[in-house]
Formats: sequence, structure tokens, C-alpha cells
Amino acid sequence: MEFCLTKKTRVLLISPTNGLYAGSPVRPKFQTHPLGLLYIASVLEGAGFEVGIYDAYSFGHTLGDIKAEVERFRPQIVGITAMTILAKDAYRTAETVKGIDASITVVMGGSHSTAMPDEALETGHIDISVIGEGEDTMHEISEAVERGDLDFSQINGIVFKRDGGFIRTPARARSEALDEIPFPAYHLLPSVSDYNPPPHWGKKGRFAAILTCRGCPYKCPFCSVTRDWGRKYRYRSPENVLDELEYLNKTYGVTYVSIRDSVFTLHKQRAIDICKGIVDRGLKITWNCNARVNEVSEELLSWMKKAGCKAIQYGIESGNDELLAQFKGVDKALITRAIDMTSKQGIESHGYFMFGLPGETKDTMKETMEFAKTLKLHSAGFTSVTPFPGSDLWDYCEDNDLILTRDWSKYDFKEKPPSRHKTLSPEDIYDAQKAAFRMFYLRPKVVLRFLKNVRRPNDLLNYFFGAMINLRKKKNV
Ligand code: B12
Ligand code: SF4
Repeated sequence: MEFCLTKKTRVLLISPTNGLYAGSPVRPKFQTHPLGLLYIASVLEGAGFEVGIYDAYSFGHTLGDIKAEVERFRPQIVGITAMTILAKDAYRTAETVKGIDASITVVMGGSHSTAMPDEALETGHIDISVIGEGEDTMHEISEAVERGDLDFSQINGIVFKRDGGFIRTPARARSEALDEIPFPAYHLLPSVSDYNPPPHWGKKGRFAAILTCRGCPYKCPFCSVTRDWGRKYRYRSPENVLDELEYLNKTYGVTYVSIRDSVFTLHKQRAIDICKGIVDRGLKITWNCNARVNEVSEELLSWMKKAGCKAIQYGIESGNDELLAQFKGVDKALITRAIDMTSKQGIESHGYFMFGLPGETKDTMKETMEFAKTLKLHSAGFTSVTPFPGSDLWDYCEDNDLILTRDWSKYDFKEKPPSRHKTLSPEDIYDAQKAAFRMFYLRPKVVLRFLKNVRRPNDLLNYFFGAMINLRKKKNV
């Protein structure tokens, strides 16, 4: 980190609480470290700014708590992150910040502002929407505020307010030199280990999340990741990733890592080199990652196992070959082969499935349920297709007048879909989702395996109440 003089501008980065918009904040069942804010914080700290992180999302803080933190920290800039489901909570947070001091520059970033930058400015509480990666953009915004220069027109990758209108600056080139971005500023969190990942990410242990690449060359129509990160696959060198793993292990005693890359295995040799490095450095960690069924091989999986890989999450989506060909470019045989190979290595597989793709019928939904049961999956998630702004599916739904609501809190995969399907009713899709959960989980071997991964007593209560809700639903499919 280069030496810099301390600057006078203080920047507070906030992850808004889920449910603020609805008036009753909730601590989510599962949380991970807010990597986006941690990366931005490390760049700003390196440039000499005083930075704070307030992860209200993970700890379920109220608007009152956020207000108290803003009054205590007295920032000149507040940066708020939000994926789509948290957009309205982010707007409430911004309103609270402006209510304390209207001169604070309020910046919003993350998936939602990348897709819908104008919406944030229209609330009247946000000064700048950031599109895409935030490290350099937030650095330049902070330097501008430090200089007292509130004309942001020279900063690429933003939309900001001027003279009653919105100015959109040219797109920012995505960073290629990922090794040069400092490690996330984990030290700004109250505790690195007080995060509770979903059980299907694997075993217990002091946990941290890391990111080893950005971008995805695929273009699954329901996914907004390529809008956020681009289609070019950019990645950190194995050495840089290994240094971070070692740092987390030695500094924070982290023994369980979740690699949150969209697809960790895209560059197979790099993934193997990371695995070999974990073995060579004698790192005593276990970990999990996301992969695509067509992006794994026997050799890679065996290295992953040797290096401590405990679980892999695969986006399977459907059990119908036509839908799979259209939306994922894979087929059932390939999926079965990948899950078998994973199981053979002693690595757990979690399958993500979705109901309600365009062209889906009641029959294809049944095919999906049956297919899920045939696979050697340790666990599975069944969701309703959700058209996230920024995805091709969103454009399709908009063009065909299928969007039912812009209440972003409904974009959680779990409730009835926020969009209309051409032939299925929202109830058809919701019922299929619930039926699939019951069919998959109400098998004794699955229940036993799942319980082994419970991290704390509270999880058991969550599963119990979740199961009760599912069981009380009428079985329509
Ligand atoms: C880890 C993760 C989670 C964690 C929480 C993460 C957290 N604490 O923030 C958990 C498991 C809890 C989670 C839950 C959900 N998630 Co999630 N999650 C991810 C995942 C895998 C990694 C996020 C991450 O850390 N990325 C790495 C960091 C570095 O990137 P980033 O956050 O985008 O930040 C960069 C930029 O966006 C920008 N930026 C971000 N914030 C800000 C703020 C400012 C001020 C600025 C200037 C810039 C800026 O700069 C950052 C650095 O370049 C992503 C997929 C992915 N690979 O990105 C999905 C993803 C974000 N999740 C998604 C979804 C849909 C969900 C769920 C709704 C799914 C569900 N129903 O279970 C829930 C929501 C739960 C809820 N009720 O709120 C979608 C969001 C789509 C969308 N458009 O909103 C994603 C993109 C996955 C996908 N393929 O669709 N998730
Ligand atoms: S779903 Fe996964 S593979 Fe498909 S575009 Fe998104 S990140 Fe890439």
C-alpha cells in the first residue's frame, strides 16, 4: 500500500438492512462479508481517507442505529450498496442520511444502481449512482469531494444530478489488473467471524468470503452478473489468491472460505494452480465455490478435493433438455456426469433449480422435480424465475408487458414471481417450488445429511419453521 497523507474527508460505507422499507428490519438467516464495500474501503484507506463500514444488512440494524452511526462518524460522503431486493431499503437509508445533514454526498452502487441508475436519483436523496465496479469510481468521487469540487462530470461510470437533470458520464473501463486491488478491508468489520453462511456452502469453521475473478463469458438470460462485471473473464493470479487465503488464515484464524466467484472453475489450469498452492503452502482450510456443470473435469475435481474443497454449488436450473439447451447450453446427461464426478471425489454438490422460465409448463416443472431426485445432490434450492433489472429476461418481460410489480422487495426468488408467465399462473410456479422442496427434502437420507451441516442452534429453528411453512402449503403439483 503506497504512503499517503491522511485526508480530511470521512467516508462511511453502508449495507442497508433488509426490511427497512417495510418498517421491520430483519437480520437475514445467512450473511456473508460485504465484499464490494470492503474492496472500496481498502482502496480509499490506501489513498488516505478515513473510512467506516456499517454492515446493517448482516446484523439487522434499524434505521435508528444507522442514524446514530452517521451522527457518530460524521462522514462527508456516504456510500450505500444494494442488490435489487435491497433497493428500497437503500433509498430509506439515503433519506435518513440526508435528514441528518443534507450536505453529505450520498452515493449508491451495486447491482441495482448499475441496472437502474436514474431510479436512485429520482428519490431525491441520492446524489450519484455508480455503474459497475466501484473502487476507482468511489476513489475519484472522494478526491473530488476532498477538493471541494462537486462537478463530477470528469468521473466516468456515474449518473449524477445537475441543474435539475441527470448527467450520465462515459462508461468506465473495467479493471484488468485485479492483483493490484488491495485485499478487502476485513479489519473494518466489527468481527470477521460473526457471519453465518448458508448451510449448503459447507462445514463449520471460522468463515470468510473471497472473490478471485470478475466477469462471466456466459450469458444466461436470467442473470445480471454480466451487466455488473462484463463478459470478459478477468482473474487474479493464483499467488495473489493464495496470499489472501494465507492472510485470512493467519490474521483471523479463518479455516472455512467461500469463494464467491460466479464460476470459480472457468480457467481450469488457474483453479488447479490455486489448489496446488493450497497444498504446497500447507494451508489448513476447507472451502466451497460455484461452478458450471460443463466447466469441471476429473482432474480439476480431484485437485479441488486435495485442496480442501468441501462443497460446490451448481446452477442446474431445469430437468427439461429443451429448456436447458435454450437457457444454459447444457443437457441432463452432462449435469448427471458432473454431479457424479463431484460425488466420486467426495465433494458435496448443491443444485440450484428454477421454475417459470419462458416456455416452462406444468410437465417441465414435474420433470425438474423428478430429475433433482435422481442426482447425487447433497442439497438443493428451488426458486421462481425472477427478472432482475440488467438481465435479458428483464428486457424480455418489459417488452412483453410481463412485469407485475416494481416493488423490489418481491424480487427475492422465494415469493410468487414478480413477473407474469405466458402460460403458467404465479400460483402454479409458487406451488411447484414448494412441492419440489418437499419432494427433495422429505427423504430420510437428505434430512440426516442436512442436519450435519447446521452451524448454530438458531439454524435449526429456521429450518424447522421453514419446513412447517412448506408442509402447510397445499400440494397442487
Ligand atoms: C455473497 C452473495 C450473497 C450474500 C450476501 C452478500 C453481501 N453481504 O453483500 C447472501 C448469501 C446473503 C446473498 C443473498 C441473496 N442474493 Co446474493 N450474491 C452474492 C454473490 C455470490 C457475491 C456478492 C459479492 O460479494 N460480490 C463481490 C463484490 C466485490 O461485488 P459487488 O458487491 O457487486 O460490489 C462491486 C460493485 O457492485 C460496486 N458496488 C457495490 N456496492 C457499492 C456501493 C458503492 C457506494 C459504490 C460506489 C459501488 C458499489 O463496487 C464493488 C466493487 O467493484 C453475488 C454474485 C456475484 N458473484 O457477485 C450474488 C448476487 C449479488 N445475489 C443475488 C441475489 C438475487 C440474492 C438473493 C435475492 C437470492 C435469494 N433469494 O436467496 C439473496 C437476497 C437476500 C436478501 N433477502 O436480501 C444476485 C443479485 C441480482 C440483482 N440484480 O439484484 C447476485 C448478483 C447473484 C446473481 N447471479 O444473480 N447473496
Ligand atoms: S448464471 Fe452463472 S454462468 Fe450464467 S451468466 Fe450468470 S454467472 Fe455466468
